[in-house]
Amino acid sequence: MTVTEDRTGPELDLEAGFDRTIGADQRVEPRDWMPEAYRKTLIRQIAQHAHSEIIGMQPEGNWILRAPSLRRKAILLAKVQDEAGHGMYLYAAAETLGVDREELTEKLISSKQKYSSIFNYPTLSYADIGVIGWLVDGAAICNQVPLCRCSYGPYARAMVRICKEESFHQRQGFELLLAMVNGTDAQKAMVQESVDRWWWPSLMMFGPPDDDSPNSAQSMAWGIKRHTNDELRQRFVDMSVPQAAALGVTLPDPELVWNEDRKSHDYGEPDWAEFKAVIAGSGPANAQRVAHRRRAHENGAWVREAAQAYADKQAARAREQEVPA
Ligand code: BYC
Repeated sequence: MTVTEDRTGPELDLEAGFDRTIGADQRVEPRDWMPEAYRKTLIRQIAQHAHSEIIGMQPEGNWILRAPSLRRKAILLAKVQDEAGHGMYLYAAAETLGVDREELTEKLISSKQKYSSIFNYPTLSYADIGVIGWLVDGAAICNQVPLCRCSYGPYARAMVRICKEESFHQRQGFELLLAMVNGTDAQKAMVQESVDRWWWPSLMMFGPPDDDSPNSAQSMAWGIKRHTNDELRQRFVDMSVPQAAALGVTLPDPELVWNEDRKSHDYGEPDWAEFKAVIAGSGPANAQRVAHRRRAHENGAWVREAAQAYADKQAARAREQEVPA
C-alpha cells in the first residue's frame, strides 16, 4: 500500500498501530501499514545487503579455477553459489516492500545504490579465500545474527537461513587457514600477509563510528538494527583475537590490547578516510566490480527475454484452452 506522509485521522490510527507493533517487539509484515521512511530505510538496507551478496561472489569467484584441489574447488563453488542464493532471498524480501528487482539491479550497475565496502578489495592470493571466510564471513555473522530479530518479518526470516549458511562459510575459511598455517613456511607467510590486508577492511564492514552514523538511531528505534555499529565491531574484535591466536597469526594493530576494566579489547582506529573513499567509489576494485556486474547483466538479457517469451507463450496457450463459460 502506498501512503503519504500527510497524516489524517485514520492514518494516525495506523501509525499508532505500527508503533504498538514495534513497541511490543512484534513483526511488521508486508501488508501492514508502515511509515514511508521505515519502508525506504528497509529498501535501502536490504538492497545494499542483496547487492553485497551478489558483488561478493566476484572476489571469491576469481579463485574457483585456481583452487588447489578438487575438494577446495567444490567448497568454493558451493560457497559462491550460496551467496547467489542469499542475494535472491534478499531481493525477494525487498520486493515485498514494493520495489522491483530489475529496478534494484539497475541502481547497482549505475552505482546509485551501495554494496559493502569490503568487496572493493582484490583477492591476491589463495590465502585470501580462507581469510574472507574467517574474517569477512565472521564479521557478517556478528552483524547479521541480530538481523534475524529485525522488526520486518520477511527480512528477519531471510536472515535466519542466511546466517546458518554464513556460519559454514566462516568455518570453511578457518579450516582452510588452519591447514595453511600447519603447512610450509611460505603458506604461513601467505596467511599472515592476507590477514594484514583484510583486517582493517573487515572492521570497516560494520559501518562508520556511532557518532558518524546518520541512520543508526532511527534504525535502532524501529528495531531494524539491534546494536550500534561500534557495539558489533567490538564484538567482532573480541571474537577474532582468540581465533587469531589459535591460528598463530598476528592482527596488524599495535594498539590491540585486553582492557580488564571493560572486559573487552581496546583497538586502533580504522582509517575512516579510506572507508569514505571506498564507499564513494574510489576503492581499489569498485570500477571493476560494477563493470563486471553490468556486463553479466547485459550478457544475461537474452535469457530474461527467452524466459519472458516462454512465459507469454504458456499464458497464451492456457487462455486458448480455457473453456468459455
Ligand atoms: N560498506 O548510518 P550508517 C556478506 C553506508 S554481505 C558500504 O551506519 P546503516 C558476504 C550506509 O549504507 C555483507 N557502505 O548506515 C557476502 C550509509 O549510506 P547511505 C553485507 C556502508 O545502514 C559475500 C552510510 O554509510 N552486510 O556478508 O545504519 C561473501 C552511513 O552508515 C558501509 C549487510 O549489508 C559499508 N561497510 O548501517 C561473504 C548487512 N557501512 O545508505 C560475505 C546489513 C555503512 O545512507 N546492513 N555504509 O547512502 C547493515 O547492517 C547496515 O546497513 C550497516 C550500515 C551496518 C552496513
